[in-house]
Amino acid sequence: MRLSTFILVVAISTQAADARTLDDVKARGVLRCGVNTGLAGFAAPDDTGQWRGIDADFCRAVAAAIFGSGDRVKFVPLNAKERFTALQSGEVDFLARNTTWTYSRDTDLKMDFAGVNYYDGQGFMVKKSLGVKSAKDLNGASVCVQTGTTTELNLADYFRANNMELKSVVFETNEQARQAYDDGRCDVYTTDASGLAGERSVLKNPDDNVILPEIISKEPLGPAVRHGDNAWGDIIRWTLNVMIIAEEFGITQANVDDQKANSKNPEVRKLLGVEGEMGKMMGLDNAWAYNVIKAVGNYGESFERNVGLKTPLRLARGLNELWSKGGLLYAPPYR
Ligand SMILES: N[C@@H](CCC(=O)N[C@@H](CS)C(=O)NCC(=O)O)C(=O)O
Repeated sequence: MRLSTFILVVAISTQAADARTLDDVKARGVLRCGVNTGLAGFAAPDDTGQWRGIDADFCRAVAAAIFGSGDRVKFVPLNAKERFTALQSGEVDFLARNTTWTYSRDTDLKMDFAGVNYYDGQGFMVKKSLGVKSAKDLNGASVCVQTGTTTELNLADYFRANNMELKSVVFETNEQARQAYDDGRCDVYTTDASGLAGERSVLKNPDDNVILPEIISKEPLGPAVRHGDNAWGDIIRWTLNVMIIAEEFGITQANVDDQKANSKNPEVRKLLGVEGEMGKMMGLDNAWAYNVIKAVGNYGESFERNVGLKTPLRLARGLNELWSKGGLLYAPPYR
């Protein structure tokens, strides 16, 4: 065998070896989804032990795409530092864990981001009693922060760029960082703004704390898979797209059966598996997208249920609104 042929054969067989995630998941009968250890609105167990949040919903959506049931998920809680090794080692099939899409994670850490399920940015929370009104007034402040995050890196950059002295107090887990802040060991607590909203709601006295106006970074949070299995990445990417497309078409968990039975719109009929062989193209049932919507609803429903204005997080749609309503959510066509 010529060397070039040998290299090609090795390359193809390595790819084949990697490109098995869907088969593995189907054979196992359960999806292993890497989630937060407990972040309100994103992924956290409720009083009955059920995982709740937009990331937890997304795990269920992918399970429904594959198995037709959103229940076939094993939630694997991971802290910030553990998450990348857990993905690379195959302990989880993908991450749905408020993870920021960055250049170095995409390239050096060999992850593929399947899209963005929450456009976020980093903010600061301080005790009201400090009387601080702006992040620019934080010179010399002590800041509780979690290691293994973009948060830690942005924090150092922001203080340096503004010639401010930083005393960062670094923790392995978020629980520790929040607790330390709540116990008064730091003046400031910093994380993604959505996380601040969730964390503030569980402090001893939420109203004694204010979130400062500055957003110091871009944190596009999204589901991520390992390099090397494009077919698997497609399933994750299109599950997210389907949730967005369903919202564009006004298809909800409550009306999906009616739409399936009565819609005359060709794209909706394809989406819900009434026409065409769309699911087969990804090795799934033709009703896969119907199953996703039936299990968790459209993107907007998941947003409102978990982080929206009627939840303790009280977040407005903002950037996470559909493109047609002034936001950034835009899914390619389902055809
Ligand atoms: N989006 C940032 C931060 C993500 C992150 O891990 N944030 C912390 C603070 S809210 C967290 O979720 N910690 C929970 C944990 O590690 O269990 C990143 O991807 O690095």
